[in-house]
Amino acid sequence: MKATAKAHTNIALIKYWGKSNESLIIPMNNSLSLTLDGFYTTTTVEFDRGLSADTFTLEGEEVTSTQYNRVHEFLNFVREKYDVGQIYANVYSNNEVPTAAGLASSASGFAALAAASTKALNLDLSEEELSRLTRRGSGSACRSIYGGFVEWQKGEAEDGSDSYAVQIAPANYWDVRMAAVVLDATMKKVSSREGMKRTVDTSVFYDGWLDSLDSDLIDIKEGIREQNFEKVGSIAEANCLKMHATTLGATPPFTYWHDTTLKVMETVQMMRDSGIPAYFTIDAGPNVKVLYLPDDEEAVQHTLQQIEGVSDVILSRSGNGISYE
Ligand code: 2P0
Repeated sequence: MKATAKAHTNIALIKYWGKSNESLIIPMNNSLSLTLDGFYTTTTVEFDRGLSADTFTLEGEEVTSTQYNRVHEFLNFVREKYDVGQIYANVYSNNEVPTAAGLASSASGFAALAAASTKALNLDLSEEELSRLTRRGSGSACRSIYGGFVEWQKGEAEDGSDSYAVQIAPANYWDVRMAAVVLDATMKKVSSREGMKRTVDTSVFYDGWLDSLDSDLIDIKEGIREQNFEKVGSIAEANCLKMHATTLGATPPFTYWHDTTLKVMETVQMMRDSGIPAYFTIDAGPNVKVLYLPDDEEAVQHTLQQIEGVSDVILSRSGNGISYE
C-alpha cells in the first residue's frame, strides 16, 4: 500500500481564471498549458492501518498548517470516492524547484499526490480518471497528468464528470522552452483562489475575458499544429494580459505585478524588436515566464539576468506527464 509518483508543474498559455463551481472545482473556461521538465514534485504515499491520522512531510519537515489540511481533505475525498474505508497515510513530498523560486506549485503537488495515493491503493485509474480526480485537489493540477501541450476541458456536466485535461501534443513534439524569471519581490498578497473568486464576483472586465477565450483557444491550437512559434507566443502573451486586466476591474482592485514585473515584460518586447522571438506569461504572482526557442537560449538568459531586481533565471524544456518509481 505504498507508491511513489513524480509530476511536473505546468504553465498556462491560455489561463484558467475563475470557477463556475467552487467546491467541485469546475472552471469557467478551458485552459491550455505547457508541462515543464525543470520543476517537479516527487511524492510517496504509504497507507498504514496502524495510523490514527494522515501525516504530511514536506522537504523532510512535518506540516500541520493549511497545506496539511488540503492534503488531508484530498485523501478524504479519495477514501470516500473509492470506498477504501478509514485507512490513513503518511505522505512524503519533495519539490524539485530551486529554493525560494516561488514556483513550488500546487499543480505538481496535487498531481503527484493523486497519482501516488491511487497507485498505493491499486486503483489502476485511466489518465482521464486521474486528471478528473486531481482537479479536486487544485484545478491547474489536472493538466500536470500529461506532458507537453495540454488542454483542460471545462466540460458541460454539472457534476464535473466531463471536466478533465487531455494531451494536445507530447513533450517531444516541439522543442519550445521556458525561462522562469524569479524576482526579488515579496510574496503575493492575494492567493490565486481568492483572486479568481473576487474577479468572477466583481470584475467589470470578466465578461470581456470570457468572450475572448474561444478564439484564443482555436488560434493557439492551430499555432501548435503548425508549429508557428510567433502565433503561439503572441496569443499566450495577449491572453495573460487580458487575465491580469480583469484584476484591475475587480472590487477591491488588485494586481500581481511589481515594478520589476513590468521591466521584464518590457525587456521581452524589446528582445522581439531586436529579432529574438520571445513571449512572456505571468501567473498569480510577480514572477514572469518567458517562452523562447532553443537557438535563442543564451541570448534570452543573458538579457533577462541583466535586469535589475531579477534574482534568478531558471531554464526549462517541455516535460513529461506522471511517472512512477
Ligand atoms: C493557470 N492559475 O491556468 C492559472 C493562471 C493562476 C493564474 O491555475 O483554486 O492553484 O486550486 O483550482 O489551480 C492557479 O490556481 O487554483 C492557476 P485552484 P490553482 O495556471
